[in-house]
Amino acid sequence: MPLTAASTVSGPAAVAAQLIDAVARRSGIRPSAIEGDADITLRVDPAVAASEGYTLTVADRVEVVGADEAGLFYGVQTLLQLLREDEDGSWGLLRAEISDSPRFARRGVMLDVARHFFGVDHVKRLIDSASALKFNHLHLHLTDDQGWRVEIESWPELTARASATSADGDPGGFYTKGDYREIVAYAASRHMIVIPEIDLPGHTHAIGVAYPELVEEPVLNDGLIADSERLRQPLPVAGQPYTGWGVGHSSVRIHEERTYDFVRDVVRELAEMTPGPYIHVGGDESLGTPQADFDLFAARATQIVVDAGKIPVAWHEMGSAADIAEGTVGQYWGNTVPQGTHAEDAARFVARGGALIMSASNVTYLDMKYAPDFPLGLDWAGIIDVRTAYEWEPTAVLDVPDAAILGVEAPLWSETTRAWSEVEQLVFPRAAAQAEIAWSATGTAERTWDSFRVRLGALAPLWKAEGITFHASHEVPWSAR
Ligand code: TNX
Repeated sequence: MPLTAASTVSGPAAVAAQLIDAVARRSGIRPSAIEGDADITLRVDPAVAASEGYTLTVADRVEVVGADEAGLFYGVQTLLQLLREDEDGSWGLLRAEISDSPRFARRGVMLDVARHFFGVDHVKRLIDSASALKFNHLHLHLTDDQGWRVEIESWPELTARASATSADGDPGGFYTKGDYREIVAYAASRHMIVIPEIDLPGHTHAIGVAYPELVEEPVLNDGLIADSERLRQPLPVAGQPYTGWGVGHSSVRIHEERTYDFVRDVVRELAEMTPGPYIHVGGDESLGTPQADFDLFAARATQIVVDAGKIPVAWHEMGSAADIAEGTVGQYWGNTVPQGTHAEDAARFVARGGALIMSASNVTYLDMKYAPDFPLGLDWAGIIDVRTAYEWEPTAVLDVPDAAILGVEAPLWSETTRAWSEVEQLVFPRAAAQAEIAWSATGTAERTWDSFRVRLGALAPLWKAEGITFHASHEVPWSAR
C-alpha cells in the first residue's frame, strides 16, 4: 500500500503518534492523525489474540488490532518493519496478513550501568530500540564493585561517595530518584517493566567506599591477581573506588544486623519507586563468601524483598540456599550445557514455587565478542556470532518443566563499553535473535536461521533511520532499502 503525505492514521493517540513519528524519521513522510475512517486504523480488541498479541492486515488499507495496548504497540512495530522505499523513492507498506502473539511472557534485556554509567537519555534509547523488538522487561544492574548508581535517601553516602567513577577510572554517575522514575515511566510508555538490581552479597566493594562498616576486607583470589596483572588493572583496596574488572573479591558483612537494616532500607526505597513486581538481589560470584554464610544471606535477602511486597529475582547461585523465599525467580546464566552445580541451583527456584529466566551465557550474553578479533567485549563464555545467538532452545537447557521457564533475558555487561555506540554494536543485531527466541514458537519454517537472517537483514534501513550503531555482521544479508 503506498504511503504519502496524504495518508491518515486513526486510533489511540499515544500509539498513533509513535507510529507517525517513526514513519517520519524513516521516510520524511508525516501521515496525519485523524478521527474515524483512515488509511491506517489502530485499535484494541481483546478477542483478536492472546495477551500482547495482535492481528495486522496490509491490503488497500491497513488495520492493526491489539489484544491489549501492548499488543497494539507490537503490531505497530511489525508494521514499521513492513515500510519500504521503492526504486523511484516512493514509500509503501508491504502486503501482509499476520496474527501473532508471544511464546514467553518475559522477554528481557539487561544493561549494566555499574561498570560504565549511562545516563537517562541512553537508557531511553535502549528502551526505544528494545521495545521495537518486542522486549518487555528492562533489567538495570544498578550496583557493583565499581559504583552505586541510584539515589537512596536513607543511605546518602552511596551516591555521594561511591558513584563518581566507573571501570578503568572513567567518569561515573547515578540516577536521582527523579531520573529513575523518568526511566520507569518512559519504559511503561513502551510497555516495558523495569527490574532494578542491587547486587548482593558480593559485587559490593562500592558500598564499602560509602559505608566501610558494612563490607568485609577484599578477598583476593588467584584469578583476580592474574587478571589484574594481565590487564594492568589495580587490585581492590578497602574504602577506595575500584576501577578494575575483577569479580568475587567483595562481600557485605553477613553476621552484622546493620547489613540487613541496609538491605531493608534500600529494598523499601526501590520498591516505592518501582511499579513492576520484581526486585533483583543479585547473588552471583560471591567467591570469597563461605557457602553457609552465602546461603543464610540468600534466605534473608529474598525474604526482605517479599516483605516489601515484591517478587525477588536472583542469579542462579542463590538457589544453593535451601530456604530462599518461596516464589523467588532464578536467573540462569550458566552454559547451555550446565556445569558444576548450576542446574541443581537453578532447579531449587522451581522447587520453591518460583520459576526461571534463561540467560545462558554462551548464547545470550551480549558482552561476548562476535569473533575472536572483535575489538569490544569479553570471551570467557564463548565467542557468540549471530547464528550462535539464534540457535538455542530455552526449554532444553535445564531439567525443569517447560512451564517453569518464564522467558529469556539478554544481558549487556559494560566492562569494555565506554561509549553508547559501543553498547549498541554489541547489542545489535544479537538482541534481535533473543527477541525472536522469546517471541516465536519453534517448529515453523520461519523459526530457522535461514529465514531469520534474511528478515534480520531487512531491519538495516530501519535501524539506520533510528541512528542505531549495529554490527553489520557478514552472516546477515543486510538490505539497502
Ligand atoms: C559475570 S554473569 C558476571 C558479571 C560480569 C560478567 C562479564 C554474572 C551474573 N556475573 O559480574 O560483568 O560475567 O561477562
